[in-house]
Amino acid sequence: MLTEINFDGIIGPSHNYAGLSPGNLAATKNRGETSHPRAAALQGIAKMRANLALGLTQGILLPHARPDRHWLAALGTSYDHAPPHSQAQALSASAMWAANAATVSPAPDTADGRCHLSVANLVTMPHRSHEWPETLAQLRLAFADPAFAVHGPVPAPFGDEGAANHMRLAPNHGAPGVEIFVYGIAGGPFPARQHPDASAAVARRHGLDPARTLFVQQSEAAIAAGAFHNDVVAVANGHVLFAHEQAFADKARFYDALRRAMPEVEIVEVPAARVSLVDAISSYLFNAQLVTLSSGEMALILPSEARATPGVWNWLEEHVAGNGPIRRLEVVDVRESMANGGGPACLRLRVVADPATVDPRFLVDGARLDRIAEVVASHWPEEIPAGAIADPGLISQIEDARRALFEALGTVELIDR
Ligand code: SUG
Repeated sequence: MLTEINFDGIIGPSHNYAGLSPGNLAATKNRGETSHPRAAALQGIAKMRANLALGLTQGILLPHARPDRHWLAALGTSYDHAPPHSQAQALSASAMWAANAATVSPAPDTADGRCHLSVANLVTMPHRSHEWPETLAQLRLAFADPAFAVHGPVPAPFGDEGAANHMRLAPNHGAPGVEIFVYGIAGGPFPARQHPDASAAVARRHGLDPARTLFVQQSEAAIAAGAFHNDVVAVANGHVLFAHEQAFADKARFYDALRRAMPEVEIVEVPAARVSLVDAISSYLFNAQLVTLSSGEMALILPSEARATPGVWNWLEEHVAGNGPIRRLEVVDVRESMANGGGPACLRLRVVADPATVDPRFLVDGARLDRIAEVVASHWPEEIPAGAIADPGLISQIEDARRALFEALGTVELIDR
């Protein structure tokens, strides 16, 4: 049975605010603040528990080895000798944002009937460019079953940021769908991170049907306002596209093509007159998980910042009170991740698959989350002040914490590959 599984990145013990992503306004604003890795990881676990309570199937991806000593060695240095900016880039816990791990095309959409995953190269930001080898190792373990085809990264310089710039619409998860690849060309002062040639390469490699594959440009205004990924201004699920009015460069053409490819599509657009791009981005209204519950109803899993932004919450309450397709609002607290620009949807990678074909070490129930929470509570640093990243004691604690988690989960084979 094909089901949507949300794989959340466990927030790693090195989570800190180094402000490494220009164009990501939250990360830039919080640069130099003290982070709270333990609280951050527990917030992520609480979100997973809330998803389980909604009846959703939940998976995990694991924190990466940080600092990335292999990457520093390739740069001809080591953590102790590296300049501060390289230390910060090697230490970032950014692999937590699993929406950037890979692009996923479920089996009903592909020519060979397998679920295809392409690991994202993330080449635009130095601190993210070294995530893919470990992500690939985890994907190869989690999705080793022949039901899956796991691809390496698209070659540089074509930036690929994975599922954060990809949406899928389908009458139900197990039916053939329409896949939408959103790329950037210009972003005002900020980089466009998804190159159109990378999107095209992923679609070809996955064997998608060109008649059910759309390539859409993200609006320059959205990137310039801080929407460094499409999933900050749009999200899709089932037959519903939920998007900000200013998300796309040429929305009329996009909506026409989408309606031709999928006549039953329902487009829920939030007008700029009701919610400005600025409010949409600071509240992460669209970085919500839009999910189908077992009742068939759709729920939106939102960050608490969305409830705290009056224009956003008013729009949502009106939508739910009216006849809109989103029937239920669920609020989660992921404030530590949000402070680095990562909302509920950034933290998860959606994979439509039969859970029986996934390595069970990457699936969780309440008991496994209890075990993970115990390791986090006893090993994750309580806080990381800005100056602390040079402290060898902190670095040992971070490395020991990850090992303790991998021992608890039975994934030690991934350490010291
Ligand atoms: O790539 N933040 C991430 C946030 C990614 C959010 N993901 C999605 N929208 N899907 C980024 O900008 C900041 C980390 C730091 O500065 O240490 C960071 O990488």
